[in-house]
Amino acid sequence: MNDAAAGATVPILYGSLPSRAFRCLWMLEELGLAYEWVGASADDMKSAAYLALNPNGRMPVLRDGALVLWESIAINLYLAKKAGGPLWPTASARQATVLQWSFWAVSDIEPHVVAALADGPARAGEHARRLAAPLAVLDGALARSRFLLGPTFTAADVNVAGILSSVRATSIDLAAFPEVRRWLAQCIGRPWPSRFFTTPPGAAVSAPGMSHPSSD
Ligand SMILES: N[C@@H](CCC(=O)N[C@@H](CS)C(=O)NCC(=O)O)C(=O)O
Repeated sequence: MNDAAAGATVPILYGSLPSRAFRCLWMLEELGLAYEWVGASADDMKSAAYLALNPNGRMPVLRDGALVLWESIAINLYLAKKAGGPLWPTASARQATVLQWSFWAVSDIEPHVVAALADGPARAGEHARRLAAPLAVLDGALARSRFLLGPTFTAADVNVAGILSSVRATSIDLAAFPEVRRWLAQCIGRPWPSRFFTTPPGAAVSAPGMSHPSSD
């Protein structure tokens, strides 16, 4: 692993693009932060140097000065709060809503998307059925506003879309959730993620997914 950390003055993100590091790279880009990216491989993650950063042996990891942080959504919330600006609301009630959607996506969306990626098309129907209830909740919220917190794109959208976007690499169809489709297209159509999503929803794509799915 190329450890560029010594003496670094900008945050360093470790992790490959087709992994949960994708959502952190997306956040860094949306926030306009200067950063370094170390595209750690699966082998790198088992090295002593990497395990010293993340004893779970997983990606991503963020290093920011003395802080070493793992868990992709914790990384994103830290970065959004640190950078401030339009992605991180100032009112504590709205910050709490960012947390609500972020934790909800980890608990209610991600396990089904990860399972669908791991199991392949044969079991897509089963995972689609499990996703139906949370997607209906998301669809209802998005029927009332353009983005999750209202008219403007926030960290909540990066986190939820960053998790849900991998569904495009599965056979799960979002047709029953038109507001989710509309919102997801807007989110991944933003300048940075749009570089990685070029095919219509539902098509077989090499979208950034999670190359080493784990069910946590
Ligand atoms: N909850 C963690 C999950 C991290 C995770 O499972 N990362 C995968 C890549 S997407 C990984 O490193 N897997 C390797 C392994 O489990 O050995 C997060 O969101 O950061």
